[in-house]
Amino acid sequence: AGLLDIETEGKEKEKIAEEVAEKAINFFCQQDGEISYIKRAPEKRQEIWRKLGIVPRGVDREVVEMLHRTNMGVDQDPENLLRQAMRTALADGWGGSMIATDISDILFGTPKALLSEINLGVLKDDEVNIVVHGHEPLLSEMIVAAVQDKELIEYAKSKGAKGINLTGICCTANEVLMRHGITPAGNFLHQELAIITGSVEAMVVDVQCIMASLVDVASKFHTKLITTSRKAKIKGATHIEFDEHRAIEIAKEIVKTAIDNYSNRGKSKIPQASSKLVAGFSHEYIEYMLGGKYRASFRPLNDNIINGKIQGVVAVVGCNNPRVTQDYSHSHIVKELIKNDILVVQTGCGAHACAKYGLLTPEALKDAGPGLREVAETVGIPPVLHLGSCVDNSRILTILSSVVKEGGLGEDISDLPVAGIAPEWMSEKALAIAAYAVASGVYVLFGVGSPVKASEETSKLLIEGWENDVGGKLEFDTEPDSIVKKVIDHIQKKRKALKIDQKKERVLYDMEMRRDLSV
Ligand code: XCC
Repeated sequence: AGLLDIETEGKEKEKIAEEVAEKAINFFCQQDGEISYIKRAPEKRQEIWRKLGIVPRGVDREVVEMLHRTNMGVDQDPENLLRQAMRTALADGWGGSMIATDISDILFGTPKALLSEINLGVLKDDEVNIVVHGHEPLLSEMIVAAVQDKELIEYAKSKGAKGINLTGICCTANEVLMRHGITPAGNFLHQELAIITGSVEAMVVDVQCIMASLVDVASKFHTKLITTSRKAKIKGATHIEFDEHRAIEIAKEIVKTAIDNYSNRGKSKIPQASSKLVAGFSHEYIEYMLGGKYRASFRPLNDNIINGKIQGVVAVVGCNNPRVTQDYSHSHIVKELIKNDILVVQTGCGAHACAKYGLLTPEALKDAGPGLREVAETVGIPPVLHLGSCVDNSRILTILSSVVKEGGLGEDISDLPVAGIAPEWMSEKALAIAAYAVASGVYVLFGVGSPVKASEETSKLLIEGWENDVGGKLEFDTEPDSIVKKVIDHIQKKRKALKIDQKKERVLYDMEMRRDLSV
């Protein structure tokens, strides 16, 4: 609640919840003015947005206006249209996503570092396997509670299973991983694969990134595909609608449905593949790791960027895409970055991709550059930090603002030696995330291919036009090695502009030199 500028002391919990809810409603419904969270951005950034007229008024307002402008015969100037695209995207990053992360943290707890395991090998041969998949943490949090219910565990045993095993796919997996260490079965391209192991009693889905093919795939096995959102039904699936007023009751009903399906399991084959990972890096926890309980701050990060041990920070985020080899670009790019002393932060399916390769563990530091290794070993963090689900990209915005505020690295996000990459992007949402990162001053590179490559003018606007306007740019590049090179060059360019590109010789001061200093 502190994050929402609400005085918590002495107030009833219910009252706080009411105030938070009211603030969230305003965020979405406000028609004029500015959404309040933009005040979290550096002053200079806010001024750029005001000058361009792209400060979001309210989330719904910007989305509705965008839909109107793209209707036939309305906004026909690509530059003007792309500015509204930035405004709408800012309403996502500094609005909807940011408040969603805050409220999830308030309701379910701010993530802290924890150890878990990932890949299809986390499915169990002798237990009832339930896979939660999608994006919303509400129902999945309740399912986490339901699978620990003694009566339901006994019920599973009565059906011949040794227990109930909860796993996840995509960002619902990330939500329950970050807060409870629930083991993810994998990312976007693992959703069908989990079912064809023949070991999944129920796949419980809510919204976004649910493949339309799941009903067909599940029909070849015993798996029950359960849809839970009023907004997202799939023909042929079992629909058990989530109602937050009966949250635990519904979660228990879903778990019971899965248990009842255990006896229908036929032959199953679970690949013996899994890797350890460390997750749970909220920005609050990173600050705590850097400075301890009493001096929590980003100062040590800034200092080590300034002294060059860490050259920069890059977010490698986003989806899998069936057009490219699953996880290859993510893992290849991340390995190259950490080798070059670049700290990597991840969210979404990108984090799963690299976790499968063991990159989210302190052991991966053996392949990191000497500077990054020294700092990460001292602090006790892996070279790649898992920040959460796609909605938690807002945590990256908060970190960037905090780093600017901490001082020594310029006055705006666009001054920082940072970049964003989505090497295997697929969802439209990834483009919205790219647009708010660019509007915040970040150089963003996307793999796979450009949806606007047919228009030279639009492609140019995303690079040169946006760079002129906001200092960030969006580029598409299908070659992972070329992406790495461009990002490293960009980081060096920013370091040079900050005059931190030259390694300073370490001078040991003798008494005379110290005396001179004090004159
Ligand atoms: Fe993964 Fe978030 Fe992409 Fe979907 S969009 S494929 S990162 S689950 Ni969020």
